[in-house]
Amino acid sequence: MERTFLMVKPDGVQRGLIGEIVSRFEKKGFKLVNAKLMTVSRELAEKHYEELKDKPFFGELVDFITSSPVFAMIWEGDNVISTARTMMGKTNPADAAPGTIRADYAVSVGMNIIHGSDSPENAKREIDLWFNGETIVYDKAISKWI
Ligand code: 3AN
Repeated sequence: MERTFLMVKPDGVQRGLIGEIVSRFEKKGFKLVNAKLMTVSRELAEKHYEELKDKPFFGELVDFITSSPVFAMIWEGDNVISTARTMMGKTNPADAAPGTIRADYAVSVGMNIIHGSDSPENAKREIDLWFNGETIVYDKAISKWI
């Protein structure tokens, strides 16, 4: 079973969109297997975005993600990594397809509401980085419902 790391960024948390975003993934049929509201240290933010460290917006990105709480999550399900990316929409909300999270709730590329792992390698790296790889185990009976 595939897993991915998703995060409601500070803009999404402050705008009261945690519930809406969690609801979309729940209704799709994915399973939430860990979650926490947390503030992010600069060290964690820099590790998380290390692939972007040479980009001109790297400092701004780290400032933003450490500015106020985020809601970090691990989701599980068939093809959850790529399906979650499709549900999020393109990085620039102006290019995101209607009905996607970024198209529906964001206008700026810097403040685009949600992060989602973009590959199996990054999903594993991010789940380890943010949750030490820990997921919640559900009773088997629950899985009949989703
Ligand atoms: P995604 O979040 O869609 O995987 P990445 O990994 O290219 O996109 O970028 C990570 C984050 O960096 C984005 N979510 C966005 O907040 C920020 N970002 C990307 N491109 C820009 C840009 N041109 N200017 C400012 N911030 C950007």
